[in-house]
Amino acid sequence: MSEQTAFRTCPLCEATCGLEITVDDGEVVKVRGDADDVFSHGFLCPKGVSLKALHEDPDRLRTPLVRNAAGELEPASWDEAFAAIEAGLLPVLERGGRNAVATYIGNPSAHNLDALLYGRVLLKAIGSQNVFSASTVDQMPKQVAAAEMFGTILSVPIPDIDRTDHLLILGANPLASNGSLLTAPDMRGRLRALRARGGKLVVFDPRRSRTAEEADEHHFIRPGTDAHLLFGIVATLVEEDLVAPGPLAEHCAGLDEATALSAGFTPEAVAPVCGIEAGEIRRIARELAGAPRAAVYGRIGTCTQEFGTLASWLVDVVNVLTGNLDREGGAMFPMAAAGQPNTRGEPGRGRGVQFGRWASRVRGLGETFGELPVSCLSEEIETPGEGQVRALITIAGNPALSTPNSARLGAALQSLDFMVSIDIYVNETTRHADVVLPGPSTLARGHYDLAFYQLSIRNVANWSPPLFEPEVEPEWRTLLRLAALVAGQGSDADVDAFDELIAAEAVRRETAGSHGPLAGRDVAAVLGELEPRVGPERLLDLQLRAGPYDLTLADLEAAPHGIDLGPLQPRVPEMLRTPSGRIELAPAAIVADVERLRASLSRHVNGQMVLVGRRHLRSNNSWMHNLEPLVRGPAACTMHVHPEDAERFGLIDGEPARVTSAAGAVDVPVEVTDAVMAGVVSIPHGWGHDAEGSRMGVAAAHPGSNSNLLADESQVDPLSGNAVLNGIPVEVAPVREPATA
Ligand SMILES: Nc1nc2c(c(=O)[nH]1)N[C@H]1C(S)=C(S)[C@@H](COP(=O)(O)OP(=O)(O)OC[C@H]3O[C@@H](n4cnc5c(=O)[nH]c(N)nc54)[C@H](O)[C@@H]3O)O[C@H]1N2
Ligand SMILES: Nc1nc2c(c(=O)[nH]1)N[C@H]1C(S)=C(S)[C@@H](COP(=O)(O)OP(=O)(O)OC[C@H]3O[C@@H](n4cnc5c(=O)[nH]c(N)nc54)[C@H](O)[C@@H]3O)O[C@H]1N2
Ligand code: SF4
Ligand SMILES: [Mo]
Repeated sequence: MSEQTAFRTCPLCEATCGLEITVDDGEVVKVRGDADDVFSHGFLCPKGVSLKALHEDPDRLRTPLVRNAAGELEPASWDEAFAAIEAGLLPVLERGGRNAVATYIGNPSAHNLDALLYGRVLLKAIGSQNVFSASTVDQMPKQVAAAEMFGTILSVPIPDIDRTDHLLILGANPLASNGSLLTAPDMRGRLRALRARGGKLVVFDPRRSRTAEEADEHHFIRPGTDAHLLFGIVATLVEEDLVAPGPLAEHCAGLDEATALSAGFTPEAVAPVCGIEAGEIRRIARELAGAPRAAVYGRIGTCTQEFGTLASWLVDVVNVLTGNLDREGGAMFPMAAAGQPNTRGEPGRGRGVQFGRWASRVRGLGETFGELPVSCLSEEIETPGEGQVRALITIAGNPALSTPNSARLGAALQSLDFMVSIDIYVNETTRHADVVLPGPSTLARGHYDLAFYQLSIRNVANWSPPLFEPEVEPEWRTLLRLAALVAGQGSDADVDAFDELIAAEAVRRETAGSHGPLAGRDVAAVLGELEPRVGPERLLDLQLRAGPYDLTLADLEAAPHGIDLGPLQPRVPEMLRTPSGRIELAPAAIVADVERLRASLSRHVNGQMVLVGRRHLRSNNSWMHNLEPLVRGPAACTMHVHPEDAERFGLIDGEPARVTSAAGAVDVPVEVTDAVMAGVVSIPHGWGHDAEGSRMGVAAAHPGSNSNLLADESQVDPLSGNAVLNGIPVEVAPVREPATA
């Protein structure tokens, strides 16, 4: 028997489950949960099992594709593909300058060490201000709020689920999503344990989600009104003298200013806006303040909305005011083994983050963390003038389905002079590319969750070595080769020599500072210790050595089930990187935006329907619909509508409805259910796989409808530039004649 067992971390979502993969003669036989994984203890979801189907998917690309004279994407060698890129991309740079080349980085890049460590090399080589990513259709508001309050991009407080007595969830459905900005395998088990130990779970969601069904209390909340509700809670804490930050007070700036801003947001004032009774808001605030240990947690429903940054900020203001920030069972700061900005440099203070160092050319929306809002991408491609985007590089992204006003973006992509995609499929986005460069199977590369261990409910480190030889070029080599090309070094630069330079520079950075275990060390000596590793493994080994636990990659290699570094510990003030060395509770930009929220108090709803999204356990944004085991069964892409609204608009269960917004229209089957509140309809995103030129056979047989045809690219949260994907005003009606797309 040649059967072997390997242990790996699942790269598909943020939960970081351990997998036990049986392999026989180069074939994946079985995928199970790793019972000995230090974090997941055997838990896995149906997507983890589908890694076998993903690895074997015949539609997954195994060779570069280049568009031929007839306009078809056809297989090509790597040298041919890079020659085509040189011929197509360099003239755009020459004609239009650096800003003429835009980049879009998609979600799987955050789960991919190659992209995390080498994507930035490509961005630097291009030097364009037109950098876009899935972050501005996702968590950017939380990152902006966290950076303002605590000083770095990922200093996001994480609810200490395993030790809390009271968890208040807004706009998240971890039972379907498996958690986000909350790395925790088996959320159902953890939430059940919370309740079994006498704790309380409260959920605010316009839908009675699977998570809401597990809760002690579920409150329907009108989309986009979480900031109002949270201010109502703050106002109650103030009015009833329940503000009690405890020992944290001495590390806070702006506490009085933040609480004073709640004036006017009394429970009575916000109740009609949120659709939640004032008395309930007061009771919820009292219970939160009275719980021995409590945490408030908000996720995508609180981010991808009109008041995303305000809601994200208020979540942590409430955590501070109730004395729950940075204490066991509250909202705490992880300390990851590698790569975490808030463990680098001088402890306790830093430079903070500057926003708006440049602005988008057409709409003037500000940069955040070096990128521009993806809602601006279409207009930057369409609008002539200096700095017009004429070429695009996508890396593991499907903006044609995942970003607002897909119809407009689709046409804009088609109008580009040149487009390159690094991707594993020809899909709705990459079908527009002139060259598609595949990445290897996820099982054929090393994996370490550099990003998600910074957002984890426990400190954990787990390395997965590659299970197979890569069938195609590893992505880090592709990224470096592209970087060298745009840097003017030709289409076949020496990637290994480039990587040596990058490693040396990374070591120099670590040894140059006055803090950290490598500070003051000799560069050559450290480089020697990293030998013979190259590529992402070398950079990861370096980051582990520079990290807070005295670990090396060899230590992780010796621990195939992971290393448990223990529960979260209080980290204030050491983790702060604000210039003041304090938690900034009233950052100027956020304070200024409160007026916009105040103005919305008097807005009338007038029977207008609004659209929200939802996630399904067997799905993953737009890209796992080509796997038969995940898409079989009843169609997942339906519109949930409350029975009263169904009656009001003449909608019939199982029949198609037409949904129309300021941006466009889609037809989608109706599912009548009282799990969605009246006045709200819900359609999942990531569907609409009927585009001509896509090469995903299974997905095309289960196309669904693209809800982002309805999202309006002109609507963004002003502080973060994040798209408004929840609370979109729509009209709904039965379909009487076929749609004209
Ligand atoms: N209406 C609405 N829209 C939304 C959301 C919503 O809730 N509602 N959610 C938003 C959120 S949170 C996100 S994160 C975005 C996601 O937005 P995107 O990241 O743009 O979209 P994905 O669907 O994740 O597409 C991932 C792409 O990566 C490719 N891919 C997968 N694995 C690999 C790999 O290993 N290497 C490479 N090179 N490519 C790979 C896939 O083929 C696919 O093309 O969507 C957003 N859009
Ligand atoms: N199975 C599966 N898992 C995934 C993904 C997937 O597509 N499928 N995507 C992954 C990604 S990229 C991300 S970012 C995470 C997201 O993870 P989560 O944030 O947990 O995302 P959802 O499951 O969409 O839950 C969001 C909830 O917010 C509610 N909501 C909508 N608008 C509002 C509002 O205005 N206020 C409030 N309070 N609630 C609102 C929705 O009804 C929904 O139940 O999931 C990740 N995991
Ligand atoms: S929960 Fe996430 S990490 Fe765990 S098996 Fe499912 S997709 Fe993979
Ligand atoms: Mo996301």
